[in-house]
Amino acid sequence: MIKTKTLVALAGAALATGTLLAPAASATQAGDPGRCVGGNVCVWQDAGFNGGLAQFGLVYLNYQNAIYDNGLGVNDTVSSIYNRTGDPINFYRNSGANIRDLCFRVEPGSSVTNLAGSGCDNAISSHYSANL
Ligand SMILES: [Ca+2]
Repeated sequence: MIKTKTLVALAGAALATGTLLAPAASATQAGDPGRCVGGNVCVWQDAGFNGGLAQFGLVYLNYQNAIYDNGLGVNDTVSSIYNRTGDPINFYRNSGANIRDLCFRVEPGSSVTNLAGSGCDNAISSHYSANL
């Protein structure tokens, strides 16, 4: 019982930071963010690096043109992210990476295990390096 409480507290702290360098130990089954190849911006269909995976470069302006490795469409479905590039990456609610559509930034080498609560879960449609 004590161990369970400790795990819950750690998960809460991780959620509060919004970003994780590595997947937290959790009672829920987590996917493998290591599937994301170094130098890529990786997005997953489900939270916890689960479901379809799509790998991009520093800029991708319209997710309507992208599919996951399971054949499903990426647009408006992304729920976890790993930025394995050296650039901060901005994610946008609509295609075209317009600043008025900015959802959030993911720093280099950082990941977001679950976009729930970000306001942009299942809503992202483009991304663009903040260094370009
Ligand atoms: Ca999703």
